[in-house]
Amino acid sequence: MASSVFCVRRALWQPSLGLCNTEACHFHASSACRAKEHYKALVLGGGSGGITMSARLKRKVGAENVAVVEPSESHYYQPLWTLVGAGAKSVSTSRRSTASVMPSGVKWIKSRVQEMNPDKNCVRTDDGKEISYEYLIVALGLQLHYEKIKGLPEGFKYPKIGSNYSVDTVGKTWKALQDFREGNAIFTFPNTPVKCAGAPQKIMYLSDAYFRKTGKRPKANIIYNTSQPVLFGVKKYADSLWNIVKTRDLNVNLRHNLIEVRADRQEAVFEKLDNPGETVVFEYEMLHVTPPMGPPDVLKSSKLADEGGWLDIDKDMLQHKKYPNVFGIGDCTNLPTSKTAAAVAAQSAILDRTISKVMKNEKPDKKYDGYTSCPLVTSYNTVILAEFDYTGQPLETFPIDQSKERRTMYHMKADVMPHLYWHGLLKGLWGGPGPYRKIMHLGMK
Ligand code: FAD
Ligand code: UQ1
Repeated sequence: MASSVFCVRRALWQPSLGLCNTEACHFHASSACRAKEHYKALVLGGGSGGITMSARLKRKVGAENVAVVEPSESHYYQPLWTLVGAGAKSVSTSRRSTASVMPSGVKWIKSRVQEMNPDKNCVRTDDGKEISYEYLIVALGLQLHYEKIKGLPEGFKYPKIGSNYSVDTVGKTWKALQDFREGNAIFTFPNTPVKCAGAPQKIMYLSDAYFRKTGKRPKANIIYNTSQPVLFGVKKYADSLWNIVKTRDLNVNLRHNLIEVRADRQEAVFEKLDNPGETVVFEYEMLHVTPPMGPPDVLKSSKLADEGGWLDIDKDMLQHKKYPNVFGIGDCTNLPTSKTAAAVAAQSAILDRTISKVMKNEKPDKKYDGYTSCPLVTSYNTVILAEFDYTGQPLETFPIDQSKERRTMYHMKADVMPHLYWHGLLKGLWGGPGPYRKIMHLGMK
C-alpha cells in the first residue's frame, strides 16, 4: 500500500508528465491494464452523485479529462417517486435523458462497470473495455433486492401491490391506491439499510390522505410493518410522527420483516425479528413494498469494499481508506449517515474540496458533518423537514421548528427541490444548505 501512496505523490509532483512515469511505480496504468482509454478523472455511475461530481470535475480539470461510466439512457429524480406513487406527479416529470444531464464535453461511456482494479488504476466494463484513470470517483448507488423476498419480483404482475423504489413499479402503487375497496393497506420497511429511510412511511401518510379524500378511509385498516425498532431514527422527528400515527389511527408494528408475498392470494408473510422463527401472515387489499437493499455486486466483490460490501471511505474527507486516488459519494459508500440526495449535495461540496487539495498534494481540510435531509411528506400539502448530522442531532436550515407539519415545506419538496436538483445539484452548483443555515439563523439563539 505504501507504494500506491508514493505513486500518487509522484504523479502529483509531476503533473505535466502524466501519471507515474517511473519504473518503481506500481500502477503505471496504461501498461498495467492495457487500457486504450485514459482519463484524469473517471466517475463510475451517472446518477445524482456521479453527474454532480462530473460537473465539478469538469471545472477543475477540463471536460476532455473527465469520463462517466453509466449504462442507463435515463436519469431519474428519484425523490419525486413518493409523489408519483400517490398520483400527485407523473413519472415522466422525474425523467431526463442521461445525454441531457451529462456536462457538455464530458465523455459518457455507455457501459456497465464489471470489475474494478484499484492496484492497476483501471476498470473493465461489460463490453470488455479497459479504462485507466488518475483519480476515481465511485458513485454507483445501491442495489435493490426484490428477489430476496419470496414471491417477488414475479408477484408484481398481480394487482394490489406496488413499490415506489423502482420506476417499473411506482405506477402500480398509484393503481393499487385507486383500486382500493376495503381491507388492509400494508406498508413495509426491510431489514437492511435503505435510501431515503422516510420514504417507506411517506407513502402511508399519503395513502391515508387519499383514502380520506375519496371517502374510503373508514374501510381501510392502515398498517406499517417495519423491521426497525423505531419509527424514525431522530427523536425530535420520531415524536412528531408518533403523534401523527396516533391521531390518524395508523397501526405500527415494529420489528416485522417482510419475507414472502403470495400475490395470487393477496397475502404477505412477515417474520417477527424479536421472536426468531415466528412468522405472521397478513391479508392485504393493498401492499407497498420497500425492498431489501445492498451495495452493488461489482463493488462488493472489489478491493474497494469494506466487510459489508460498501465503499470504504473516510467519513470526514470522503477519500478511500486504502487507495488515496479513489473517492466516493452517495448511496454506495459506508458513510454512517442516512442515504439521500440531500446528503449527496453536502458531500459533493466537501469532495470537491478534498480532490482539489489531493491534486495539489495538500492535506484535505474541510470535513463532512454527515448532513442529510428527509422531507417527510405527511399529506398532499404538508411536510416535516427532517435534517440531521452524523450524531443524529437536528441540523435545521430554517429558523422555525421543522418537526411541525408545514405547507411551505411541502411546496419546497414538490415544486422547489426538483429545480434545485436539475439546475443546481447536477450542474455542480448546489452543495447543500450549509452556507445558508448560518445566515438563516442570524440573530437566533
Ligand atoms: P443513484 O442516483 O441511484 O445513481 C447510481 C447510478 O449508478 C445509477 O445511474 C446506475 O445506473 C449507476 N450504476 C449502477 N451500477 C453500475 C455499474 N455497474 N456501472 C456503471 N454504472 C452503474 N433523497 C432525498 O434527498 N430526498 C428525498 O425526498 C428522497 N426521496 C426518495 C424517495 C424514493 C422513493 C427513492 C427511491 C429515493 C429517494 N431519495 C431521496 C434518495 C436519493 O434518490 C438517492 O439517495 C440518490 O439518488 C443517491 O445518489 P447516488 O448517485 O448515490 O445513486
Ligand atoms: C437538498 O439539498 C436536496 O438535494 C438537492 C434534496 O434532495 C432532493 C432534498 O430533499 C433536500 C431537503 C435538500 C436540502 C435543501 C434545503 C433547502 C433544506
